[in-house]
Amino acid sequence: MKEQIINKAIQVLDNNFQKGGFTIPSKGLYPFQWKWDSGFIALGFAHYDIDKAKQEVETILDAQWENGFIPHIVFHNDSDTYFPGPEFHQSHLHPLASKKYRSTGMTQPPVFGFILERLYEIADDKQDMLDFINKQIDKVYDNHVYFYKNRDLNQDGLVYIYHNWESGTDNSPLWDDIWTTMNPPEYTFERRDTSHVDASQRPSKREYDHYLHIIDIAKEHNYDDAKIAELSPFLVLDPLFNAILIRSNEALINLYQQIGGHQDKIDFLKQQQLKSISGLNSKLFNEELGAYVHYDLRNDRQIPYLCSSSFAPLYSGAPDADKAKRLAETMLKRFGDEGRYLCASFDPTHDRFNPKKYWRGPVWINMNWMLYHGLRRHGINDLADRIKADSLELIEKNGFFEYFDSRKSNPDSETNGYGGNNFSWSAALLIDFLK
Ligand code: 2M8
Repeated sequence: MKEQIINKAIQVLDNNFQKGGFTIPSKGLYPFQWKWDSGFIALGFAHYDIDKAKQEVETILDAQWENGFIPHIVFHNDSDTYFPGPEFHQSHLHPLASKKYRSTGMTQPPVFGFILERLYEIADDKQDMLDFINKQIDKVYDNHVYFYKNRDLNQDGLVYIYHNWESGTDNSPLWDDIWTTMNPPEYTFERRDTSHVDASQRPSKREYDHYLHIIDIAKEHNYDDAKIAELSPFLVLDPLFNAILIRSNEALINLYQQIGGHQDKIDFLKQQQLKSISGLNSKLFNEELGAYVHYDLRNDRQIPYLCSSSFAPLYSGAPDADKAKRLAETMLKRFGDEGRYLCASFDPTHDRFNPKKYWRGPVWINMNWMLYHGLRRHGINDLADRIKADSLELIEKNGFFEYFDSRKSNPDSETNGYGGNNFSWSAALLIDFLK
């Protein structure tokens, strides 16, 4: 049984692997290389084809800009099955953009610190992997320096995102209140995602108008960070993004210590780490809700909703034992009734929850993977094991879907699997869960 499902996962990954040495998240729907997908995908490969794992990391890091920025999509190839593509994003507008690859001018969560660390744990030939890490690690470090230098607006260790696509949790209800502060033009364009996936499971046309408009504002200023910070209507501190940065700082420190030398980099990371942890706990923890929340910098207020990102700091080690316990209690109380799989991407008790619509409610395997490791880190093993078991059951029963309905008995559909099928990170992380 275990071998069978692992073999299926391997098939999914191998079919999505492309000649250029990178892996698409899902055929048709996502035909390029995405930043955080690529990290999770590398972990799946590492268990059975270490060369592909290395290539995956190399190809994404090769698209780094001269200022350390790593884009969220790298357009290695042409494809007309996705919108918006390279012609819309126009990364060349930024003077320090990669000359080699076209990309977007926005980023995604900085997963590569902990990805390199996990690759080291998985690899049989530790010296060979350490040599590989030694060649790549400065790029990841430079990416962290980029964030602290350009995106830590208040010098409190918390870095902002300027677009909902940077969060990875694209159409979350978290952003609804921000959309009401904007009035973007009605764009004319042909949606491609809804030709692959039922429209009821994707963002609305009006939501896309908002997404495109923020990019247009950034483009008007050649993707200049300072201008974006001044003008973007979307400017948010995300507990998921910052928790991942903190977890990756920690991994980089460990790896540099393992490699030897690099004291200046270790010192910088340690210093930032303290600030980031304290910023996260003081600015993003919401006592009333008992979890971390997002912060809208443009309107200077917390965004007081619970979602799976609210628990992501568990993975970073930022919460102390008391806070970790609180987080687990909140998760159980609001997301964990017996009739549900963990962990819905948005608060199932809230009226904005939608069990089928993308990041407005469904369960995502990459979030579950981080929550599993976060809960384990704090010794909250029962809940961790439930998350892992739920993830495996969802995939075994439904297939390698992009996201899943959290309701165990689902009145709306025969399957709990939605979005793209043969989805790479669902396959990769199943392998990592089972090996
Ligand atoms: C989804 O996002 C892209 C835009 O980046 C899209 O909807 O077109 C998100 O789930 C994101 O987190 C993910 O990285 C990407 C590719 O899987 O798809």
